[in-house]
Amino acid sequence: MTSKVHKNRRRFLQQAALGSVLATGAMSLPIVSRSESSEFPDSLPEWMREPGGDFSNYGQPSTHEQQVIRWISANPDAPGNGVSWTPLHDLQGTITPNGLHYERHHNGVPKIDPNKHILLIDGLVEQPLQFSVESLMRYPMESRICFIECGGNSNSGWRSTPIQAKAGYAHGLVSNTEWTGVPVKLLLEEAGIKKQALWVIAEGADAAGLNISIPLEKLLDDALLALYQNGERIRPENGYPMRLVLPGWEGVLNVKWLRQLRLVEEPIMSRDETAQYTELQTDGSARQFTFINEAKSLITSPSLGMMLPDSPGIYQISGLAWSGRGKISRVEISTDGGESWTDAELHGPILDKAFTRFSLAWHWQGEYAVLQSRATDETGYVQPTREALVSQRGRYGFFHYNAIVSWEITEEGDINHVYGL
Ligand SMILES: Nc1nc2c(c(=O)[nH]1)N[C@H]1C(S)=C(S)[C@@H](COP(=O)(O)O)O[C@H]1N2
Ligand SMILES: [Mo]
Repeated sequence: MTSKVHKNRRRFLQQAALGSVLATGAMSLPIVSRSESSEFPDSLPEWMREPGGDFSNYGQPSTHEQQVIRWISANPDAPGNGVSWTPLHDLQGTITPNGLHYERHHNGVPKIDPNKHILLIDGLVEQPLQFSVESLMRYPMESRICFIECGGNSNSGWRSTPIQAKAGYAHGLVSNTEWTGVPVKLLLEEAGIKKQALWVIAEGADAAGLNISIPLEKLLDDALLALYQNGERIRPENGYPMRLVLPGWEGVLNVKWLRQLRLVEEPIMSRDETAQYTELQTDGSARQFTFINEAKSLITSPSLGMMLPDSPGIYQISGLAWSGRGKISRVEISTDGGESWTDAELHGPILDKAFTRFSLAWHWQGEYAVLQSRATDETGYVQPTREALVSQRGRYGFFHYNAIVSWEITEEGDINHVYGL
């Protein structure tokens, strides 16, 4: 192992030099193997010999892309309870297509009639108010691109052996969307906030009647009552006709199918802030109200389930970074399991509490390698190694797993999930 590390370190310096050559475009090597002929292999492909197909009322991906799907992991003993994972490894850019947004349901997807759905704001307010969907459509709206991540995302990382799942199917309980809707602040202020109000109990209109306590301060800061998802009305699975969006705060607080906001003095101590989304610490106390998703990153390509066909060859290492505390300021990449690091290019626009795409050209010589990415956000927080996270949080860790992910590249070009070198 040691000799491999040293070999990697030497290679790393060569790669860094090559990386800068690639960035200027003045490259001497072909990026991938390709044909150098001036003739098409087939002068007139079959799809050019007859008129094309029909129009459609609502578009679907190409039939050649049918493997790009969410992976569903449902609980057979509790119908409607489960998750589906965004296939991050199959996507590029930063926006998650609506049909691939991850899902987490506690009791299925309610079939809500938007003409009958009501949002009630009550509790410690001057005047309780009810809003129909139609009335909300007349309020001023704002758009905001941000991620939503389940507090349980990546929690297989706490297991003692690394699971061999594709990147999105282990880390894809996170998606990034342009949400459009009414600032919650506007509606709360219209109802009139009483001085004693410090918390808000949000409740959903699903059979689970999911309810959760949110500090009033967050709702007055940047919370949206979202009605639109990437330009179209929110999908049923993601909260139709309306949901809360709390940028940077863990998934469960982003209540879907929102029906009530009750202003109160103290948190309600509901199931999802006591029995769930809390965790035992090494000192015997429990963490509660861990609202913020800390900085995290993940190499989506190359990643498990892919192969490196050419050796030697140039590969674009690419992935996603995000932080619930603000903007991503830096992503570093290691190809030698964390021995040495080089800065990746961050693709703009770099938005607050949103996915940032990063990439780095890598000239693979066919050696054993361990690829890692490490994110730093604008507060200076650096994504931890798995070792550091596990020693800090202890063996009862279950939520908020944000450690560095390692992909092992074998000399044959196969990719496995490992826990560091
Ligand atoms: N009403 C309601 N809201 C909910 C949930 C739910 O089951 N019911 N699940 C929560 C959890 S745990 C998460 S992670 C997110 C998932 O949102 P999504 O399904 O749109 O990705 O919604 C949250 N809001
Ligand atoms: Mo969640």
